[in-house]
Amino acid sequence: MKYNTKSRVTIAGFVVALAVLLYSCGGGGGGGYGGGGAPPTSTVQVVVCPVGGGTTDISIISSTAAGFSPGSVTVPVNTTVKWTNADGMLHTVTNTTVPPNGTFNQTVNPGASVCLKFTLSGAFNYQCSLHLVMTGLVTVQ
Ligand SMILES: [Cu+2]
Repeated sequence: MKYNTKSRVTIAGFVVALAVLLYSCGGGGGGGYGGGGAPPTSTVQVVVCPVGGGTTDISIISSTAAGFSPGSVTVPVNTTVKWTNADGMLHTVTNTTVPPNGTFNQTVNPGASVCLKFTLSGAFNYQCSLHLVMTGLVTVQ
């Protein structure tokens, strides 16, 4: 009997805590990182591809070793690199070896583009996770 009473109190407390949590989260709306927290620390950020250029462009051309064209690019810090899938099948742009906090894994449908902004220097190897012979390198200086 004592045990039952105690656990009921605990559950009630949990429900109240949950309700408070839900209430405080519900009001915020929009984006943000909750309570003015730290901005994202990733050195690679997925961005909307800018209209009218300003990007370093890479074509995804096949599921063979040719894969990405050009296969290797060297760009300054804060460059946005744009991959466009010029092939008829789905591919990905997926990191293999990168500096800390630089992970990325983007799916690119046929005819579509994805853009990544590189905000710190480093050597970013990547591949298509569906066709492992497809490899590329972005060097950021
Ligand atoms: Cu692929």
